[in-house]
Amino acid sequence: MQQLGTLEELPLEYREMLTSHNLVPLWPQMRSVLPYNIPSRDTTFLNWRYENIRPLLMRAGELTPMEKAERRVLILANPGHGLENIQATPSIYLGMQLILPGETAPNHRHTPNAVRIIVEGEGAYTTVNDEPCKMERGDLILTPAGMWHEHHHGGEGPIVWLDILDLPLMYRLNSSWSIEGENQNPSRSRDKSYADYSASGIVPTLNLARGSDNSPQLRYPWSKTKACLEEMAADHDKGLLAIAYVNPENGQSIFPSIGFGAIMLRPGEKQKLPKMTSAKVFHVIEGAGSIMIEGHPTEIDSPLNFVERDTLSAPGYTSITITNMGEHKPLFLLTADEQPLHHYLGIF
Ligand code: GTQ
Repeated sequence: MQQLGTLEELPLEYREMLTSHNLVPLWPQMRSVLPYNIPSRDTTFLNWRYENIRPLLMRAGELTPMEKAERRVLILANPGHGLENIQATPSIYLGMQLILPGETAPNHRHTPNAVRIIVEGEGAYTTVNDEPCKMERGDLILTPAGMWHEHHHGGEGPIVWLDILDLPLMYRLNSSWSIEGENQNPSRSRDKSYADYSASGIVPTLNLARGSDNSPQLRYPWSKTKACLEEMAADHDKGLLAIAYVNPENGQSIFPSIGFGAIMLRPGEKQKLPKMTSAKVFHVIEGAGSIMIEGHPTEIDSPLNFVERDTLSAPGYTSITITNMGEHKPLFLLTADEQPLHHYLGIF
């Protein structure tokens, strides 16, 4: 590899002249912005254990009332990207949100796309453009870019969910902003979009003039996903059991930025995931296991163990192997990654 010139080799007076004209020489940083053979990957391979998050989140419930928080969230920040940059991966933001009984997180809408994965508790719902979406363990609730949303908890005990947003991407595009609104007053108790798309392969033809690539279905219940994976398992003795969450109108990813999926591992099973260019996030819905990555310079040799409700991140351009430690129980994981964006950019 050709050794390139450094900044220090250039005369100080020349460097100062460049700076004063807002110019920067490329060659001193050529190898860091265009590394040979493999990109640099900042995403640290790590597990945000729920047993560590939960007590701190509950304390936030005591320390900060809803009026002082608007959204009572602890951000799962990846140290590889710098904690202050609120990135779990280059374009994925993760936050653990707490709502206490009787509280409402007020209505607003914003440019980032968001998905909630319910972690703990029941009796809450998110109202999305006047549509109340019930929140049950493992459900995916979508609040696509620009749609009004507020969260209300009418049940008992705390409710906690994982927020997954393309906020880092929107922020760096200088396109992240929000608007406050009066709280919504839904007239129905059913979520219509789920009812409309409750049968796979069948879509409503009521009124479908849409200007967005985002999915019109706003709630994807875990019970359906789990049943689907179990049906697949009954027919396939081996191979990776995995599904993707898609827009039922076009079969594409539910958001253009972040792709969502679910994986099932049979009892005791070990599976290598298909290699991807994008970083990946995992949230454990049921079961316990371990995860290992290969192909990263700061590779952690020992696998990370995880249990139910843990959330993990892994860098892209790695080979990921997951083991189900349950000898009798299947393991279920939800996944999020930047695969749709990589496809769009032609780099997948
Ligand atoms: O619930 O609307 O974690 O607007 C970050 C920003 C949650 C939300 C977050 C948000 C929300």
